[in-house]
Amino acid sequence: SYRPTPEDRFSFGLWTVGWQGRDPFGDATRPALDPAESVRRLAELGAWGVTFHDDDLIPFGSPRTERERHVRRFRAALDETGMTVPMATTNLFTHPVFKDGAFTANDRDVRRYALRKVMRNIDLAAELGARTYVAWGGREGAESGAAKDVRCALDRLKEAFDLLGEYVTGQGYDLRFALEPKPNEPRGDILLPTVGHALAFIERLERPELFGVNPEVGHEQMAGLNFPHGIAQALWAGKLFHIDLNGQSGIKYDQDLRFGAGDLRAAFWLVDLLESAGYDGPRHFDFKPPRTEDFQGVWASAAGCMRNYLVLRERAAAFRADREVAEALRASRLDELARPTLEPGETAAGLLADRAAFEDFDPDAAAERGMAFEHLDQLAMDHLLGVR
Ligand code: 3MF
Ligand code: MG
Ligand code: MG
Ligand code: MG
Repeated sequence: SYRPTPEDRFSFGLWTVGWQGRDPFGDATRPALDPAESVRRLAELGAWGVTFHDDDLIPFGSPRTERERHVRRFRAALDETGMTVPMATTNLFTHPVFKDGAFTANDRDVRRYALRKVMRNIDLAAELGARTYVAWGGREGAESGAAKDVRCALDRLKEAFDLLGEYVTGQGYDLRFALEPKPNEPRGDILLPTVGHALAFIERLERPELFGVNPEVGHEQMAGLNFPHGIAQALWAGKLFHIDLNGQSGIKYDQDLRFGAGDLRAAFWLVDLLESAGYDGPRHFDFKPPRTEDFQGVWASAAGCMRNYLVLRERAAAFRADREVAEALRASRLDELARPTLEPGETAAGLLADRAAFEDFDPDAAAERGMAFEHLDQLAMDHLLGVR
C-alpha cells in the first residue's frame, strides 16, 4: 500500500491546499480554508508537517491580539494532530508595497520594512520549532534594463542575508536559510534565477554555512533545466537544505501541478536521487490544486502528491535492486566513473610519464566502444511503467 506515514516526512505549505484559484485571468473558485482545518486534513492524509508564510497564518496587518489568536488556534491544531512545522517563510510579494521587490526594492524604506517583516516571522518560526527558513525573492527582479542595477541589487541582497544570518546567530536560533531560485514570474526576470546562481551567491555571504537552497521542480524546468542534475549539484555542495516538489510540463508559466504530474521521468530520477543520496530533509510539496477542483479535488490532489512520491520510491528501489540493471550499469561503466582519474598520489608528472594515457592510447579504438545507455534507460523505463 502507498499509505504515507510521518516517517516519510511529507510536508505541505498552507498556501498550497489553501490556494483559492485566483489567477491573472480569473477570480477565486474556492472559499478560503481555515489553517487549522488544513492542518487536520493534511494530518489525516498522512502528512508529517505543515509550512507557512507569515500572511498565510496571520492576515497582513492584523493587530497584535488578532495575531496571537491566529497563532494559538494554529498551535492547538498542531498539538491535536502531532503535526510539525519544519519550515516557515515570508510573504514579500503579495502586498503592493513589494511591487518592486523587498530586499532589493529601489525604495530603501521598503527594504528596511521587508527586513523587519522577515525578522518578526523568524521569531515565530523559531518559536514553532522550524529548522529551515525559506526565502523566495519573487519580486526581486525587473521588467526592463535600466530599472534595476543588478550589481547593486546583489549588494543589497547580500546585505539582507548577512543581517538575517547575524540575527538568527545572535538570537541563538537553530535555523538555517534556504534560498529558492526561480527564473521569472511574477517579475519578468528574477534575481538568482537558478540553483546554480543561488549556490554561487551563497559563497559570497558572511555566513555561508547558514545558507543552502530550496529548489522547486517547476522553477528549474521553467528554465529548461534538468532538475535532478541541479539537485545533484546542490547535494554535492552540501546545500540541499529543503525542496519544493511539484509538477511542470515544459517551459511555460509556473504550473505547480501535483508531484508526479508533468515530467514523470524527471520525477522518477529525482526520487531515485533523493532516496539513494540519503537526503533526510522534508519532502515538501509546493503545488496548486487546479482551480477546476472543489475541496474534494483539493484533498485528492494533495494525497496524489504523496502517493506518487511513494510509488516512484518503490519503482526506483526496484530499479536499483534489479540484477540486470546492475549488469547494465557495469556495461555503461558507471563503476568506472566512480573511480578517480588519477592513481592515489599521482601527480601531473606521473600522468605525463604514463605512455598508456597518451602516446600509446588509441582514441579510435576507444571511440568504437558503445556506452550501452539505451538498454540501461529502457530498463528504467520498464520499471517506471510497471512492466518489470
Ligand atoms: C512561487 C513559490 C513560492 C515559494 C514560497 C516559499 C508561493 O513560485 O514557489 O510559493 O515556494 O514563497 O518561500
Ligand atoms: Mg513556485
Ligand atoms: Mg511553482
Ligand atoms: Mg516554491
